[in-house]
Amino acid sequence: IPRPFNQLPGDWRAGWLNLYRFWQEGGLHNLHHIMARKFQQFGPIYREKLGVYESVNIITPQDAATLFQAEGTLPERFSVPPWVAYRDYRNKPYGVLLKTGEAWRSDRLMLNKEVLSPQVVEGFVPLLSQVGDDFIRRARAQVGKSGREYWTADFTHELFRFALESVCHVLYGERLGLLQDFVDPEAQRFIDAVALMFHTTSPMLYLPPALLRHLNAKTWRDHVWAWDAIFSQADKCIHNVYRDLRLQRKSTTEYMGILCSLILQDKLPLDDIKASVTEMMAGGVDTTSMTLQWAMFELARAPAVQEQLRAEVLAAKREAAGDRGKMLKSIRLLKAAIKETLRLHPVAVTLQRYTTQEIILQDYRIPPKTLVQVGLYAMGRDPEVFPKPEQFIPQRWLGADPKHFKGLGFGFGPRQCLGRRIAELEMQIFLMQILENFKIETMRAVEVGTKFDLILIPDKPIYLTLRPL
Ligand code: HEM
Ligand code: 2DC
Repeated sequence: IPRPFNQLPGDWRAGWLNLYRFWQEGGLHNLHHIMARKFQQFGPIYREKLGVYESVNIITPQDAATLFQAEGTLPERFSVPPWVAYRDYRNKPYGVLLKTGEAWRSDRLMLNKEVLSPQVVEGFVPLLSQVGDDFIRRARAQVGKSGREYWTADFTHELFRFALESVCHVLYGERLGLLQDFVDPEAQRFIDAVALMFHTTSPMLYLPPALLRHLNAKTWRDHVWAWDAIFSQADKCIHNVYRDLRLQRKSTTEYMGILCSLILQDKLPLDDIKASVTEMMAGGVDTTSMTLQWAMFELARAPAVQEQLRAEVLAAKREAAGDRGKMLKSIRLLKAAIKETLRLHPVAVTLQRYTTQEIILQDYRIPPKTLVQVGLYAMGRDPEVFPKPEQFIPQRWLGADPKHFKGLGFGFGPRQCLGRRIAELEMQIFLMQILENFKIETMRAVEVGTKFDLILIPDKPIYLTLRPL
């Protein structure tokens, strides 16, 4: 007979004390390390309470499968309290990120058609390739300017701009020009605001929304400032597209972007469209850029893997006569390299679901309405799940052994990442273009760790060198 919930291991009785210890240990930036340690201490399942939030934490792919297979048609994850608090405070509508129940589902189904469906996604290829081409052009210009044969830099800000330019091109069908020498200060402000929004979320992560709003702490004020900047900039972009559409300034022959399609479909109220488009614009900056930075770092440290990928890309290019859409069908190893990057460097430290029925995990009964978290970071580095976890081996995703519930970087099921296809395409195309043009190098000696800043990011600047082939 399965064991009762109350017997779960873990020090879950002292919520506020736990949160306090967390602060003391600098746990804010070490959430992922603390989780990994708890799995070592308690085994593959433990119960925890932080502030007012209780959760059950799991690490094995089998348990993740049990959780997701019982998630039903209206899955819910942990809704980040400061994000909810901001919207309630400013009376802003929720997009799919924070909606629940049927309201979430109907928006999400409409959005899926315009953002995730294979037919539509195919149309993103030329838009994203253009942005990538500009990045390559810019990189070559930087090499020229440097007076050397290469370009060495911390690429964080370059990649933020690349990512925002990319997501805006598919959302709005328009270029912002962020890869030129002159960068629009408003766009730069948006980028800074998204980073600040993430950064100010983590210290408030486990405090209840009602408390936050009444707290006049600097973190909360900065958080509000950041979201205000995000919403007002997104609003301007959305308004411009809307105006061009009304004045029939948009050419209807070519693809006009996700926002236009949603408006023309006329199946979602404009406010709901705006809310989700704003989320996508903000969600499209730090996520793909950080993953690309990690991917280039890993490729720089594994030159043999880099050469294999380059050979694959160049062969694909010859075969497809340069057609990017066709090339995407024959770059298995590059796709595996992106999975491998997200294994070691996931954006999300955990995936979470509220159970809707009783499930059994590690032979414990988990009641309905329990918050269960899959420790994605810990799973990716668990030698039981991935042999030699510290090594970057894209090939491990192509072998014969089962990958069941192991590649969960974008989440799972109907509530998985809405931007998944955009993100994947953007990263595949970018890496193809880089590999065709440059050798990626780094100083081998520098060890870079991971820091939790709501999303997981490098704990120190990564310096990379691009050397024209
Ligand atoms: C949700 C990861 C890029 C928009 C999520 C979730 C994860 C994730 C793990 C939660 C999924 C779940 O609970 O099952 C990533 C990674 C990215 C990325 C690893 C890039 C490397 C993007 C981009 C966008 C985006 C580019 C916007 C275009 C969203 C939205 C949600 C979400 C709106 C909430 C969806 C919903 O609740 O229905 N993402 N993401 N993400 N992501 Fe992403
Ligand atoms: C953070 O304990 C740690 O994709 C918490 O593009 C649990 C948690 C809940 C939801 C996760 C969040 C963590 C990390 C950031 C995620 C978010 C869901 C979506 C969001 C993973 C793991 C992200 C980055 C979205 C953000 C869109 C936003 C800017 C509008």
